[in-house]
Amino acid sequence: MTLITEVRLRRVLDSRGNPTVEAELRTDDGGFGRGAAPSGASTGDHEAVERPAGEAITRARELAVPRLEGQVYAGDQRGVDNTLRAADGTDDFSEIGANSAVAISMAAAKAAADVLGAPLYQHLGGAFRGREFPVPLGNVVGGGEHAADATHIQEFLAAPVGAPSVTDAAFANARVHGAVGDILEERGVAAAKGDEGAWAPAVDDATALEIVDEAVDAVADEVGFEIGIGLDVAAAELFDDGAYHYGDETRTPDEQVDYVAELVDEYGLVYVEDPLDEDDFEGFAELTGRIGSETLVCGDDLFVTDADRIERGVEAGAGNSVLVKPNQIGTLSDAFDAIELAVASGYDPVVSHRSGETEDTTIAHLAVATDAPFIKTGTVGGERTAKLNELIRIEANA
Ligand code: 2PG
Ligand code: MG
Repeated sequence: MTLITEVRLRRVLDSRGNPTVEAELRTDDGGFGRGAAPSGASTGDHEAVERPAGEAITRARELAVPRLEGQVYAGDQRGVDNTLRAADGTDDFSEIGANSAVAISMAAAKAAADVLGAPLYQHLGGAFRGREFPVPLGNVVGGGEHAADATHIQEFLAAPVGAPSVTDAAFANARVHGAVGDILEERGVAAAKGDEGAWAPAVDDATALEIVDEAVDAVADEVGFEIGIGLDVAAAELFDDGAYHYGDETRTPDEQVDYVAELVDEYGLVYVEDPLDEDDFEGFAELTGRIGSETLVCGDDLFVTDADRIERGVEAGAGNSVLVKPNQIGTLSDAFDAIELAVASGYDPVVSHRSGETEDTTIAHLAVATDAPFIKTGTVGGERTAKLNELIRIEANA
């Protein structure tokens, strides 16, 4: 049952129009699964390695596919993922590419769920999980590496923490996105959209926060539940030569801690991701000491979904939340383990999309399967709504 009989790999388009790896996997009992790798723009230095799609496919066909076909069961997710690691032979998937690895890993999970006739989240979570739904964090304004000539802070997120359901939350985020568009228009600020569908106006970070605050307040009044604000500073992208560079303005690491703490105070931020450089465990710890009781301090480039780095962070008291991106570590098993470790350590996991995405909905199922409290997956745009609509469907059918 679920013996893998065929793994096919091909290049497909991601949301930026770049080639990415898609895997299709079949089993001896008629199971079929398809997975496609996302791709980051503000990638962490310590992430698993994404190879150009064509190269990743060639290497995976040579090294991994022969070890899977006829030998491993799709229902044995750890068996699949261990085989991918053994076939690759490196610590960071630099041989077959984390993009090939994660596409195959997700395709296997879906093929196994297909054989069971169960939704993916039920297969991944087993009988006792999948009762809680994550709060979707929705990027409504953004800049950084995701849009030229926009804000320095990468993401301004709506965080509908008071929403009674994931469906209400997803629609509230879309309304905040719409309200931001209206405010920009009223102010006469032209704005295109960045890679994740967020507005990308040429305004400074303070103005962006003010606009998002206004939009969030208006929508919270309409919908009647609390909507907070979050940020992904993506500070590693601003950090150079020992300081944080916001255009002409520069902040020392100490000033950066003060700055973020002040923003949390002023706007009651409920979530701050990557407020400091990706190797600054001490800075994260200091900031967490100051604001960690009132807000989530999440490590993305800091932890890169890697158990060793999460353990190091826990020991240091760095952050209180872990961003989880399966392609950052290369397999679903590793992503699952990162979530388990985060929860066991008292850290909130936040399952996340990448700036380059496809229609793949695996992260929606992973978040539900693990009872993750949050998911970050954008607000509008087909590759973003693919995940949100999947959450809405799961909620409707649960
Ligand atoms: C991030 C992500 C997703 P990227 O920094 O959290 O929003 O961006 O995929 O470019 O790393
Ligand atoms: Mg991030």
